[in-house]
Amino acid sequence: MNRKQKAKAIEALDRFRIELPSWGFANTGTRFGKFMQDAAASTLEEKLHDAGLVNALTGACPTVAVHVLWDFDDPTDPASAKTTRRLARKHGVKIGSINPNVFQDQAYKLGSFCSPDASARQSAMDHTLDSVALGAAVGSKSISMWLADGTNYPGQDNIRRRFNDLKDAMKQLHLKMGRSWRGAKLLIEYKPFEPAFYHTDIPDWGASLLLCQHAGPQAKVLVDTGHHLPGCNIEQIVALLLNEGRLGGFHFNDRKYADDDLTLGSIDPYAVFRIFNEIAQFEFEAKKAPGSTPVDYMVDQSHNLKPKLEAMVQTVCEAQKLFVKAQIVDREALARAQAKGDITGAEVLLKSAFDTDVSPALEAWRKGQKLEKDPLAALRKSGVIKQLGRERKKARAERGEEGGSSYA
Ligand code: PSV
Ligand code: MN
Ligand code: MN
Repeated sequence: MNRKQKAKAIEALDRFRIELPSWGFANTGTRFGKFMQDAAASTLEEKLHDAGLVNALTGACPTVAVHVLWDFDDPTDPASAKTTRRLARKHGVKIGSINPNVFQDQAYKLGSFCSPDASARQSAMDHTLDSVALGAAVGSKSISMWLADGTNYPGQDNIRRRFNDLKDAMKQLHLKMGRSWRGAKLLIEYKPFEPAFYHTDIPDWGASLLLCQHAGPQAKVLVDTGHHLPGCNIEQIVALLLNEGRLGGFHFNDRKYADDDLTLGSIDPYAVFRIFNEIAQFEFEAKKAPGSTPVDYMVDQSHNLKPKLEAMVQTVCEAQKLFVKAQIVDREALARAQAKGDITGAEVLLKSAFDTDVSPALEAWRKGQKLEKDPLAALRKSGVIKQLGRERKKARAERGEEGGSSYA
């Protein structure tokens, strides 16, 4: 990379932040089984500790998304917000996006906000409003709504009735958030399949966008990269949402077949580059001050086999690398090529940025931040995963919890 590219890359790294998910540090599995890791985090404090460690190694992830039901014993307890803030501070991080859980309770068998049962819809709203109060109290800036709502068979329920109830609920939520949690974003995630098998109530970005437009200006679409049918052009979705001012953020992960939650860039790094490229292109055209694009980058991965800390550090480093590659595309030359209809020339400009070895910039930036040159290698060499495994195995045994087989 040349000097100009290196300077641009370092400036980009200064402003690149990516949020970690608390659930990415816990033992998770597939519906066929769970393979326990001794070093996996069980409590919120352990999850915040691990996120703090990843942040200390990479310098790029100061916030942690939380899942209300999985992380808090009683989210309505005002004391818990204080404790959470303090714990996060202790580990050098802050609480990021709040994820209500309106999919596990038995009440939600037929859906949450879309259920034909008014009391289930009310439970979903009550829990979400408790999550809003928690979010405001812990100093979070957004709430992420993902619903498992849908039906398994044609004719099971009225698709339009369900969506209309959901529209009303999101509007009401937006209104209430405006009163009690000023400036916070209402992020609405979509997913075409799973757990519902016939129809999902928010299947795609179009449905999310409709909900956001109906709800109000603080409602934005959340793009989870694993939530698309094969072959979908995600970067085009990103470009159009940016155009409408409705791109709220990402849940990053990679996939081969479905919502696989694999490490970012492990299957198709060029696809991630193309997403960052659309954002960089938008920033370039909008002539926005660097960093002003209000897009939240978050990781949504759960590693059932890979050691969780390794996977997270690997993900953050990969995200930094691909973000930087998209930043060094020669945008003036690209505009000239596009205006001339020079298809090959334009494509080569993207490919050459993607092929550029950006490690000199990453290393220089890490040196400037007093970080290790290679965070993943440093983590693997440190023995910390083994040590956490020993400590946590013992602590679990003392609490009388399931120990689990070991990786580390
Ligand atoms: C659902 O597949 C999802 O992507 C949502 O974002 C949930 O909050 C998360 O996964 C839970 O793992
Ligand atoms: Mn997600
Ligand atoms: Mn998912």
